[in-house]
Amino acid sequence: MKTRVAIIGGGPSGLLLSQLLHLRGIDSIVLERQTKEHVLGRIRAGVLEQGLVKLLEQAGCADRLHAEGYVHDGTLISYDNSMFRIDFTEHTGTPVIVYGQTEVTRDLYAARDAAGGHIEFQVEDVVIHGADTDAPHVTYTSQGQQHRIDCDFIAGCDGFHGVSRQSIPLTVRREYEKIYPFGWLGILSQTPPVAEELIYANSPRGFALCSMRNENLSRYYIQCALSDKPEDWSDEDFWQELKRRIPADQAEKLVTGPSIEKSIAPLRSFVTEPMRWGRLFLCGDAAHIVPPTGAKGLNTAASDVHYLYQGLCDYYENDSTAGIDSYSEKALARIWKAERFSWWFSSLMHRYPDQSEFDLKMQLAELEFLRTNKSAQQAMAENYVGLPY
Ligand code: RFL
Ligand code: PHB
Repeated sequence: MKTRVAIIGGGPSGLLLSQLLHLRGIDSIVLERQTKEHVLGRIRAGVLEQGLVKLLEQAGCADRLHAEGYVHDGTLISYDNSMFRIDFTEHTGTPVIVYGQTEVTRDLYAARDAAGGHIEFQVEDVVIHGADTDAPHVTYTSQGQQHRIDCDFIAGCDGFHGVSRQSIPLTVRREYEKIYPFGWLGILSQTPPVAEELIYANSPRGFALCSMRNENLSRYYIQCALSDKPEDWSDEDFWQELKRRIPADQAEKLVTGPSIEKSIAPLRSFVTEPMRWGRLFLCGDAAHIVPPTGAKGLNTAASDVHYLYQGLCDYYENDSTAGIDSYSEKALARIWKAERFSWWFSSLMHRYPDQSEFDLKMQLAELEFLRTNKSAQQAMAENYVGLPY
């Protein structure tokens, strides 16, 4: 087989890139390790920046998002049994949209299917060959048969555990990582959200987040020990613990119900440099991970796709390598700022096992500063709604 861009990974990054390229007449083949049902079964991100919304519009995949997504003009932050609000629209003129990654992915699959896009599911043993030559190719196995795709470029959109990043030699690749000493236990429940906006809660018992998908679908998280397993937590225990971590007036009106999903995610900050090796380009979680506190994971994946898409269009339409040559530098400049924000917001909101009394006072002072200082709120709002591409 032959294609211009071989895309490894059929998550949001790979699908969005494939759809955008298609609309510019640039063909691609997407290789996905799982089934479509498996990919659509993952409950992940919920908050979309304007930049991602614009890309989805460009991709012709934003109709349902505009009809069913929720515009959030601000967010609530609680600590010490009190709560304050940061108004995104007042500070930046821009809201965020609450619309699940699952739905974004569903919309992207629908668009690829409607356009007759080529996606191979349940592929195994994907290997990248000759990424540092002018004639790269990818091999993989499907239903016991080996296949080969010759291509101009390879987009590594295969997430943190994929093969793309590992294909870059260690003499070239440099990795930066921070592992946080806790995880997030998340549940999805068919109950109305406790508040109209998200609540990020700092409590002596640990962090909690009240989020949502729609009027009758809530997503809640609590900070938990890394050794915890989802089955250690009954629904009853989860709700009780959540109630203890949010302001009393919110806990009182919290509607509880059976969980329809329960999982634990570890928290990690991770960046690999460079994001390009020859004709291989890394996008999204394949190149970087943020702790979910700032809702930046899917959104940073989107900015990578934007830069790579622009670079590839420049290459095919204008015969220029300027865009692909500056891809890694441009993408990383934005990524490191999102890494900083997610790390800062995580540090502000969680309880750390080794926190001293002094550290706790610093956290409190920082929260007080954010509550009362317009400039601090402005900086928070600018980062939360997403820095410009
Ligand atoms: P994905 O989504 O991991 O997709 C990669 C795809 O590649 C496939 N794959 C392979 N395919 C072929 N061959 C191989 N060898 C392969 N290895 C892997 C995988 O099956 C998969 O389908 O990466 P992508 O596309 O870069 O997208 C990144 C986002 O999924 C991720 O950043 C976000 O979900 C992170 N995230 C959030 N981001 C936000 O912007 N806002 C949020 O509110 C938010 N909340 C979250 C989150 C992530 C979470 N978890 C569980 C990690 C909340 C949680 C709980
Ligand atoms: C979510 O709704 O899953 C969500 C929202 C905000 C975050 C992280 C996750 O910061």
